[in-house]
Amino acid sequence: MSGEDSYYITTAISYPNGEPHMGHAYEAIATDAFARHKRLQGKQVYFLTGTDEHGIKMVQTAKAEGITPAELADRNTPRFRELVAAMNCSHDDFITTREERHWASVTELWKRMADAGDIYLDTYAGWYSVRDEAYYDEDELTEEGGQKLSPQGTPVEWVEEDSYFFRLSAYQDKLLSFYEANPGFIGPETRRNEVVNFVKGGLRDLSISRTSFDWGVPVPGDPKHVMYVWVDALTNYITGVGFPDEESEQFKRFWPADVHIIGKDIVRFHAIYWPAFLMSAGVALPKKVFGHGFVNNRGVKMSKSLGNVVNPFTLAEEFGVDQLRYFLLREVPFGQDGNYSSEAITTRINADLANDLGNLAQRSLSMIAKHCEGKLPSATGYTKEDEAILLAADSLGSLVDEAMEAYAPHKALEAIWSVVADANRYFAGEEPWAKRKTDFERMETILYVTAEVLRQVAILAQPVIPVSAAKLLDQLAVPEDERDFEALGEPGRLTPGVSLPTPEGIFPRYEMPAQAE
Ligand code: ME8
Repeated sequence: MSGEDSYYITTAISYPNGEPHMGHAYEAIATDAFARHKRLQGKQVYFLTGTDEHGIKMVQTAKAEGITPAELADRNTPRFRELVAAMNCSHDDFITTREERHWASVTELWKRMADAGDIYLDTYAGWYSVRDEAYYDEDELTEEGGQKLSPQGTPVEWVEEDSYFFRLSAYQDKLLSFYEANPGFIGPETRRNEVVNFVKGGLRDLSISRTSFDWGVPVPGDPKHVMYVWVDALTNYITGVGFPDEESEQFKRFWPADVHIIGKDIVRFHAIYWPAFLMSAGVALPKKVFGHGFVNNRGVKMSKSLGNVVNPFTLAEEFGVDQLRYFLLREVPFGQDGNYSSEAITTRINADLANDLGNLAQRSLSMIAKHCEGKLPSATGYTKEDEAILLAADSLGSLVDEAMEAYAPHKALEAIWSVVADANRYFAGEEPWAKRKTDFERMETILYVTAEVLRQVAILAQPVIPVSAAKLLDQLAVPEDERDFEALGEPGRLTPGVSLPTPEGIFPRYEMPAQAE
């Protein structure tokens, strides 16, 4: 079992059959925020991301472009590496399913499922969606202009092939008991209900090999079959921590994973197939699968044909990486769908970051620079207003932990920014600039208290806006080793008398260029 002090978190592995898009950026950013949060809590975190290089989608895109699937993967996987770097993700590993370690892992998983009697050879005939890489039941389909469509709206075609099958039907009751015994396994609640209802409706055995192409991991003992891409892809999560070496330090420490962060469209694969494969192979099950929502453009799904796809690299360059991270995690209730628009991100940047947090920091720190010889002043006796705002800041840590524990980064940020708003009211109400002339000590106390609130806000905001939070902590002269959550509240109080660097603006206002929409 993985240890109490360790935490293993993963994103889905993306198909590198095209350029990375906003959905990929969103998932990476959210996962990164959870990973950073756990590290600041003092956990030993392992954060895995990567690409899913096999499967028919890769084969077909490559064909359309007149290149091999390997060339397509060689071209695009580096773009996904660039994406996670550009989003400032703190992943510990980036896996691709062509790696040798992964082949060894997935081959072993297959053998174990076969040894358990769960794999047999038969013929498969059914409605298959190339886009979803999944077969669908007749009664799940709709029809439009003579074309049958999957529940996702993708075209399906009738396919017949020799195929190995996984005895998924044998896992229906086991899965239902597992969901019941582990009510937190699938999040959010709506996704859990969908999965439970689907499984209650009965499970058919699953076709898990293909003979129509050879791009994939060969089936052990029958190499004219390649493994179904989802058997291959899901296994990345155990490969990433050393499987099949279950005695390795890494595997013992990190498996089972604490959470797989994925999009809502692939919850079924993660919450039904994956636990069934693992049960069959005798490997422990992950603790949680969380399906986030989709990021749309002003309520419309982003798609190349609509020409409304926003490029995450361009956005990060235009608005700033922290700004994009903040916007996505603050604006979209995690688990629900959300929208991108240039107006919405501009408003968030200017209202929350530049005005509320940025101005408060700038105003208080420049007063310290100007009137306190750049040294953090001391507090002399707290009023009830001082005590109230300090208490609000001191209480934030547990609110943020609770929200992050509930996979609600938007609520964590809401709580933090509500204290920022309180601090602004406090600062405006206490009028330190007026006190400078009438009661200098009082001014010093107000500035100290404000700085102390800023310190805790910055510490807690690090998972979402790591670079800006670090700048703010630098300006408050908070030592590097006093920036984790242990330093929250009383234990990390700022030390009066410490010299602060010259304050600089942290969050510039965003001015929309005139020609922008
Ligand atoms: O599904 N908004 O890869 P993928 C938010 N290889 N998230 C989105 C999104 C959007 N508009 N579009 C996609 C795959 N995603 C498989 C996963 S895991 C063992 C194999 C999410 O490149 C999507 O839900 O199509 C998924 O979690 C991730 O991006 C990668 O999608």
